[in-house]
Amino acid sequence: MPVAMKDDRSRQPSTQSELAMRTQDTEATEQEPTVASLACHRKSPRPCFNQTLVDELAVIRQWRFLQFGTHDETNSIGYATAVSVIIGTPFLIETAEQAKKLPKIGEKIVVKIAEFLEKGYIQESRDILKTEKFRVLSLLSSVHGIGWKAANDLYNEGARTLDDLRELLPHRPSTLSYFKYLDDLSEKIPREEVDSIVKWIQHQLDKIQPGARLEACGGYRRGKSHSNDVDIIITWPHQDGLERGVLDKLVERLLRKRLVPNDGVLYHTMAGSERTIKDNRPADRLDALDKALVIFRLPAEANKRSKDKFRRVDLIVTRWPDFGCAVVGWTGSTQFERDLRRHAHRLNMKFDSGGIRERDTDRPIEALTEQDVFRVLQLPYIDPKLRNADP
Ligand code: OXD
Ligand code: MN
Ligand code: MN
Repeated sequence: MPVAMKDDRSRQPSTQSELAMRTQDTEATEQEPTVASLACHRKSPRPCFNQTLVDELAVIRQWRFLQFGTHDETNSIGYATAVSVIIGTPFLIETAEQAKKLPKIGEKIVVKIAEFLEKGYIQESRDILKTEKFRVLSLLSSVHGIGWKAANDLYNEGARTLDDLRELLPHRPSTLSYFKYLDDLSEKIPREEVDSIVKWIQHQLDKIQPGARLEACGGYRRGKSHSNDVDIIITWPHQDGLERGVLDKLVERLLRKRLVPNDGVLYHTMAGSERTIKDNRPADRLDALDKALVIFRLPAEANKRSKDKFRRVDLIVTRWPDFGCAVVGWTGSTQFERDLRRHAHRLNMKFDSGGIRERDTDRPIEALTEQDVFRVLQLPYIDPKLRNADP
């Protein structure tokens, strides 16, 4: 059967086994396996089969995000989706014809792939990397509180160097403090440092409410050697309610111990603790969980360097019954989550890190473990290391 015909995913699967078959289609026995159009239906390893091509396309993808933001379906999401399909393609792409048969790959990107196959690089990517605008927008949008639009405005106002930025930055406390620690915060965080930070947090939590389970999620859990920040999910196994109010106490303690500097709390919400047990909360609210985004001071003796290091840490507290959803939601990658939500929508459900719900009734569906989340969403389990659907 021609590859293109097999990928008729616009139609809802009528049975669970049909859905399972579709999700396994990357293992088809023909020469070129069919590639699923959603990241939650395929495996996304890092490095992937076409890593050099992905590295080239990643520059154009990033350039589009910097110019159009992360919500523009046509200009940025579409491109990111196409790149994620290439990440999930389980064979080396050797001809433009092969690329054309892949889902979500438009004509323009086929031209870029053909150029790569001929020359070993993509000229547009090389040109983008040389521009000052790419460098400045990348730097600006890494600062907490500066989105793509503000970054473009600052660029248009003439911001080029760190000194320009210092003058022009919006005088929001979180943005200013991020900027103050920028040198440290721009460094990628090695795995052993993530482990060390988790231990420090665990130790502080033990003084407040013993028995917590901490799970480092994000890129770390997906196997990345270096992460941008540390995402820690915190819960109390088998106990619903014990988590309430703990994050406030933890933040207060970290400040007191100077493990978070006075200007190091970038954002703090207690939305989870403030919910009522009965209503819980709608599944589509970003702040459904207690969350503190902080700048953590990793003491010199713990980072094997001569001085303290400041690292971005996200502390997320969840009820035990929502632990599975919180872990899946915070493990990412972004495209994997986007496609997981699309998939849930097709099943008439809503998924996010705060839970799974029926779309029509808003009724929560319990999914205690990560395996439960995949089961409820009728998906075969995908190992976190195979959820690297973004470059
Ligand atoms: C990271 C990630 O690098 O979560 O921080 O991917
Ligand atoms: Mn992260
Ligand atoms: Mn994070």
